[in-house]
Amino acid sequence: MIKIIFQMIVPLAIFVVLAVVSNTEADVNAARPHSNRPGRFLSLPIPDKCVRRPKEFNYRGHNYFLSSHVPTHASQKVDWLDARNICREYCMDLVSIETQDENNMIYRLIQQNDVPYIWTSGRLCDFKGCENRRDLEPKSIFGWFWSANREKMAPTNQTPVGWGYNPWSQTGHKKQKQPDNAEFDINGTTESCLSVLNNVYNDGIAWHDVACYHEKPFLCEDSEELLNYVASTNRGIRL
Ligand SMILES: [Ca+2]
Ligand SMILES: [Ca+2]
Repeated sequence: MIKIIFQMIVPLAIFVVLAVVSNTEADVNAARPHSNRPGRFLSLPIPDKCVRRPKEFNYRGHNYFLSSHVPTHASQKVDWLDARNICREYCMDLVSIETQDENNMIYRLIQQNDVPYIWTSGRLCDFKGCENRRDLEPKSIFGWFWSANREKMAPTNQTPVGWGYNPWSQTGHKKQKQPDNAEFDINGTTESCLSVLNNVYNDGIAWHDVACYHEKPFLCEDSEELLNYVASTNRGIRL
């Protein structure tokens, strides 16, 4: 897999800008109560919650939990930003799927527990700060990244380096390969967030671009950045 960390300036821009939903999306979703309330920000970690964060399983040194398996969050379905913020208070973030092994592990989790879909931290760089970036064009191919760690994804139309398959679905609402930004044609809402769907389009378990206001269960993964931050600002804390 191609691992290109964004240039220094962009992570900062993403970190700040991702927190505030773009005007365009806010306008489009104004009528939707839980979608894009203007001025929503990323939550900061809460040290006490980081200490007792749910550790459902561990993979390569990171703890994970599926919201539906944790009593406090079992019945919760939330939009993408709310999902990130719930994870972040635990020093986690929505899952970022950097390797085929991690993807296979998540597919097994979804299959074995019959999970219909989950949010991941995957995001299209289509907000303020992503303009005038020729390296991200066309966005549908080169514009996707993991917001949890700002790592760029492989081009969506290729099998990622080191993988044996392309995780993006070959079909969807428009019977086209993902990402297809299908909802834009229906109601003008961009499909800017990445969800792993379980056979919704008779396509097995696969990646789809989905509009971020949809409410879904979510998979949290340890955030080294947030854990390090809380560790460095709380002497003696055991995370
Ligand atoms: Ca990961
Ligand atoms: Ca789609």
